[in-house]
Order: sequence, then C-alpha cells, then structure tokens
Amino acid sequence: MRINKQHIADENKNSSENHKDGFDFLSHQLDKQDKDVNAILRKLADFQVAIPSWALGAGGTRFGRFSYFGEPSTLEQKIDDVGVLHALTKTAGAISLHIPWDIPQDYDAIKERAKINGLVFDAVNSNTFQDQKDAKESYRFGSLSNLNASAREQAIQHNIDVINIGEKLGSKSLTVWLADGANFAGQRNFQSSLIHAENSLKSIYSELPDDWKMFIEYKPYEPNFYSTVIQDWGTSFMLANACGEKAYTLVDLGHHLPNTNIEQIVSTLMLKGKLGGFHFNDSKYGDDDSTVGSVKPYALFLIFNELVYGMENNPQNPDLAWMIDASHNIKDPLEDLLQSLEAILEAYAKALLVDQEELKAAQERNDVTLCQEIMQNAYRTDVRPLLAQARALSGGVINPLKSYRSLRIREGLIKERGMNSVATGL
Ligand code: LRH
Ligand code: MN
Repeated sequence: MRINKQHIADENKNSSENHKDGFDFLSHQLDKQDKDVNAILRKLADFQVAIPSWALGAGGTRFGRFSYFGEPSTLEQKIDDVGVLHALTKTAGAISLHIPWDIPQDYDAIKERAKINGLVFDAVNSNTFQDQKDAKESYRFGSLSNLNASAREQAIQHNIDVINIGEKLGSKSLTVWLADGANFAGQRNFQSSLIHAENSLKSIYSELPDDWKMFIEYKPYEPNFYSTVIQDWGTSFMLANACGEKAYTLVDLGHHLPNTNIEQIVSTLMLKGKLGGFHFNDSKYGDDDSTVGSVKPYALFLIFNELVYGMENNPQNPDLAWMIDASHNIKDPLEDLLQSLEAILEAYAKALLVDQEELKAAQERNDVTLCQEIMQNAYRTDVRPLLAQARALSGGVINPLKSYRSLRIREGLIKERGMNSVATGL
C-alpha cells in the first residue's frame, strides 16, 4: 500500500476549508501575542520521530495477544508501514530496529526500501533480555551484569554485532536496555552486578564508532520485580559518565515509579549535557506502553517545556533522539502510532507557546500564580491547526487518522498480507 501525492491532494481537498478557518483564527491570535507562527511551523516540520519496528503488530501481555490482521511479517513490510505513517504525517521519518527481531537479509534492498519510503534508520536496539536459539549462555540470571564472565562476553559481543548491523544501515546510535536484576532480596550482590554492568558497557563503548552515540535506558522493574541493575536515571547518568562523552541517558516515559517528576529529570540531564533521547509512550500504572498523551498529557507538556528551555539554553546537550516505544493490545497499531505522533507534536507546539522570558521574569519575582498562568495559557491553546498546517506544508495530510480510514489502509494491508501474518516484536 503506497500513498502517493494524488491521495494526499484528494484527502486535503476535503478538509482544507475547515482547516483554513481554524488556522487563520489561531495564527491571528498568536500574531497578536507576538508569536512567530512561521518559526513554530518550521520547528514542527523539522521534528522527526522514530517509529519502533517492534510496535507495528499487535503487542500482547502474558494474558494474551489479539492479532490485528494484515500485520507486517517481514522487515520490508515493517518499513512500508512506517512509510505509510510518514506519508500521512511527514513526522515519522525514521525507523528504530530491534536486533535480532529485525536482522536484514539484504542490506542494499532494505536501505533502498527505506529510501523509497523517505526513511532513515535511527537507533538500533540490542536484546539481551531473551535467550536466542542455540545461544551458548543463558541470560536467565542477567547479561552484561551476569556473574558468569562467558555470559557477559556473549552479551557484549551481541551489542558489538548490533553496532555493525547499524553501521551497514547508516544508523548512528545504539540503545542498551538491561532487564538484568533480581526477583528476590538477597538473590544478587548489588555492587558486583553494577561493577560488571559498568565494565561490560565500557567494553561495548570502546567499540563504538567515533560519530556514534550510546543510549543507556533505565527502568525500575519488570521483568525483575525486586531490583533492576540500571533502575533509575541516576544510575544511567553515572554509567554514561563512566563510559565517556558519546554515552547518554535515554528516558523512556514509562520507566518511572508513580508520580516521579520526569520533567525535572529531563532538566537536570540537559543541564549536565547527558540527555540522549526519549522513548515516548504513556502509562497509568507501570510500563504500560500506552498511546502517548492518553493518560498524562499535561505531564508530557511539562516535559516539552523543559526540553524547549534546554534546547534554547543548554548548548552542552546534543540534539535529541525522538522515538516512540509503545505496544498495542487492542488497537490498530498504525492508528495508535498516528495518535502518539499527534500527541508528541501537540505537546511540543504548546511548549513553544510558553514565553520563556516572561516565565523567567515571573519566576524571579516569585509571582507563583503568574508562572502557572503563563504555563497553562500555553497548554490550554488548541494548537491542532498549527500541526495540520505544518503537515500540509510538508506534503502530508491535514487529518492523518481520518485519511488512514478513508483510504482504507488496514483493509488494503489485510488484502495484501492476509489475516494470519504476525509481526516479530513485543
Ligand atoms: C523495555 C523497553 C526497551 C525495549 C523494549 C522493547 O521495557 O522499553 O526500550 O528494548 O521495551
Ligand atoms: Mn523503551
């Protein structure tokens, strides 16, 4: 299913009038507030989010998995599906692969497929949380932090293999998430686990190409339910510093204990120049991997407010990697990802409306109420016409979800792939 310019033009013809009224009204409001609408539109158009290759099929839980039919069962089909998202939104210009779920058979063909879909390869993800068939060592008791040196060696070599795969695809970063930890108190010595993890990460880091980054993703629990070796931002930050300047902390929004102030973590990491990127999703309880902005949209806005401040004031922090990490149990994965893309751009656009100078001045006068009003005025602004305008200007559609349905894309995928195709991944 390839979406061409004619599809886009036809889709926008139907909704352009409505859109124009909304956009003209909003840009007139923003002009009156001395907001540079064109600058905001440029920033929105430049904002590209990487789509996880493992979130294009129906996810599942230990209690069951409900297929969504027409799932991509090959890497080529996964790239095509991300291509559909990018054709509609012009915001999903990259795919993030997970190895070994997505090992390319023919690198040139895969790169060509990505090119045809207007995509690049973002971070490659290693997987030392599952045992591979015929693997010499098991990761039951850990991988990079395993007490068994041979298991650590195996996990280090896997990460180096992932870097080599990424290099062939033009990726420039490796994401390392460790499930390593313990299920029971007393099961592991915290210090020896952390020492092994640090030394193993340093071994991987020593093989990192000069122009690459290594993202260290933290998580408080699951699949281990007593302790996790890289449990929080502080541990990841410490390990990134121990590795070197090409190592950074990756913030997965679902990897925080309830009520954690994630925007403060983001602010601190940017100040220290060690924020590498994000795995966007949302959650009510644990690592639910739900649709971005579907549970705590204001918290997402507050995170973007710190990101906008950091991008303006922290040149010591490099450009960030924007990625979604979600899992879909009952929704069409592509519809879910379209909603997540919209929620991410919406939070960013609202944060761009915060007058950072005005806010700083109110903070310095301890005018608490005014600080809140400045934030909430931006948050309460319906910025959706800005997102639609930025998409239309970039060659996308005004209303992606509506077009996804009116173009009957899922039906087309099922016709093409049948009812029983299953995607690798979570
Ligand atoms: C761990 C995680 C990690 C991925 C996996 C698919 O919960 O967030 O980023 O490797 O999900
Ligand atoms: Mn993640």
